[in-house]
Amino acid sequence: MTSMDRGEEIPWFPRRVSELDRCSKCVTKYEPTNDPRHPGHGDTAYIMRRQFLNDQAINYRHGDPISFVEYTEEEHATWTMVFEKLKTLHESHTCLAYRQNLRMLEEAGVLTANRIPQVADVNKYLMEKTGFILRPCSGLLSARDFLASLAFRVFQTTTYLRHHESPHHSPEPDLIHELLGHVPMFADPFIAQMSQDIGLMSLGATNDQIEKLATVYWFIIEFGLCREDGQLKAIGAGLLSAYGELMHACSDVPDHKEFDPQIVSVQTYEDSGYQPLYFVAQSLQDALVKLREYAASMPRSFAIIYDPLTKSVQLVEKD
Ligand code: HBI
Ligand code: FE
Repeated sequence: MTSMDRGEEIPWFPRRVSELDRCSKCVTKYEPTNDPRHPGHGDTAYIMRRQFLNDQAINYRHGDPISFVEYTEEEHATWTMVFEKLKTLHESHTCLAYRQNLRMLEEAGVLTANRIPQVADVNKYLMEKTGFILRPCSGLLSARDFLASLAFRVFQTTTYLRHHESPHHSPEPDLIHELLGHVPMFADPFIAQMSQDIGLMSLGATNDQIEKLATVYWFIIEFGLCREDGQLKAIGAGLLSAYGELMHACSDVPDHKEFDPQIVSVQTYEDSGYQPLYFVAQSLQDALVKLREYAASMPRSFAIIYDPLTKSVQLVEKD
């Protein structure tokens, strides 16, 4: 008997990478147009610039070449300021995988402090490393849509920048966070695999499972730490791209617990200030092993098989 026969509805999910065109629903949170907490609130020029970039992203379809974005001198200046300041913490506060991959990206001329990189160039680089690609999106997506894209090694990326008056903090994802936080980590095979595994688990999942997976993603891919030579180091993109929280996370102010996806999946989190609690992995490899154990324990009436050659998935009903 299949799950269909039992009358269980499996929510729609993309079966091939091109169907991610249907996974770009944004949720509204911290919009500069109507939220006084947003640093760009009331700045018409910023709001229009952001709208222009978001419109371009909304019209993007799988397979389109990624259009060249002419960033303004003000935007380049914001990028440079953030990059230079974060650099001062790289040796002491970031994991080895981040430092190595960032150095390689710099040496390849893909991520440099003086100019904002083009997403097309980043894709060319990542494609050769782990096969991950970025596709433009217009803001915060629903967790279901966002996680589904990871199943196909696609990362939905914003293209606008944070407001220039608040360069070291952004209440939402922006291009600086995506490029300085996520891109060097997606060049790492363990982070790439963990992200894809979370994505594959999310396909056809229940709302409750999506919430758990989004929470695991949050605490490892966005705010995860690991220990190297007895010292706390950042692996999460939300820390790697935020000077203040990077220092806070590695200090003894917040709580630190060992990374265990079962516990992590039901932990509540902070999305408007520093986290009071971080999870610490023994290593990236160990985090992947634990994540896979967790995946195997998730109840599901079907299995998903991913074919990397066609970038498509097959659903296999269990009886
Ligand atoms: N959307 N564009 C974008 N970027 C994110 O990092 C993101 C998202 N939607 C949901 C989300 N993150 C969180 O729910 C994760 O924990 C999955
Ligand atoms: Fe992020």
